[in-house]
Amino acid sequence: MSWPLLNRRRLATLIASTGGAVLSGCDKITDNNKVARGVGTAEVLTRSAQRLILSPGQLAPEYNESDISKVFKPNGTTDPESDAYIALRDTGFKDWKLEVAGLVERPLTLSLDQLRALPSRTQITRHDCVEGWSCIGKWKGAKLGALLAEARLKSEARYIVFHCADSLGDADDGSDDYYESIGLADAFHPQTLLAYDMNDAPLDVAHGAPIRLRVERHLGYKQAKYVMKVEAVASLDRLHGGFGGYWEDRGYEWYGGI
Ligand SMILES: Nc1nc2c(c(=O)[nH]1)N[C@H]1C(S)=C(S)[C@@H](COP(=O)(O)O)O[C@H]1N2
Ligand SMILES: [Mo]
Repeated sequence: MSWPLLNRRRLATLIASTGGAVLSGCDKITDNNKVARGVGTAEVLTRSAQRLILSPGQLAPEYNESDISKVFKPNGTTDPESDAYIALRDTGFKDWKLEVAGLVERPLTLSLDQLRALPSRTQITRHDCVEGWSCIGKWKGAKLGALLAEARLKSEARYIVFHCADSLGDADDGSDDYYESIGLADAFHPQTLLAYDMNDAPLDVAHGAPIRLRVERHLGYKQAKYVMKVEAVASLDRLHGGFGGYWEDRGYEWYGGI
């Protein structure tokens, strides 16, 4: 079954914005649907909305090896053009370092080997792009929660921002640079990874080498590729356009839940 993402998301937002009072109503809809099996749409809608509100720790569906897409469509930037990135790419990312900064007690600078030494997770998940395609891939990466535990978030931290190496326009003032952000519940979610392997091989350039975010209960644009810096912040207001992401600054919804 496939349901229009926007409708699901709009309903979820609507229910979320009306608060807890409506939740008992949702349960009723679900119960009704168990009886009237034909009306599957509302049940899926309800489940999706409830997941957003009630179960911040719920896992996104995981798949089998046999489900992995033969071709995982690369999208957006597929080869960053900055001189700095090209230099790192051409030397196999041996000099690449991830910066962990902002509202943390212990700012970190990690090599790929150090990142690989952190607690990791492997998962086979489905990536859904708003353009209307999906692909299933296998990801292995450092758990973002483990990284943040090392860096020790300050109590004022509310969001984790991912600064990327690529830019989607010609601006030379950084205003076209790709970036993304998530809240703390998603940052510490067990499936949230800084992925360095895809389908059992080091992540390739088209899909975000050397690392990309996997935040599995969210749409494709949240899955930031070419992550260079992780920053803990109290507010998104002063970053780029102020909406928390490259596409969010251009009108997309910040949460981007599936
Ligand atoms: N840095 C960066 N991350 C990005 C993008 C991008 O252009 N630059 N595109 C986003 C979009 S819209 C999608 S659908 C996915 C595509 O990931 P893929 O190339 O692995 O399919 O990456 C997301 N992350
Ligand atoms: Mo996308």
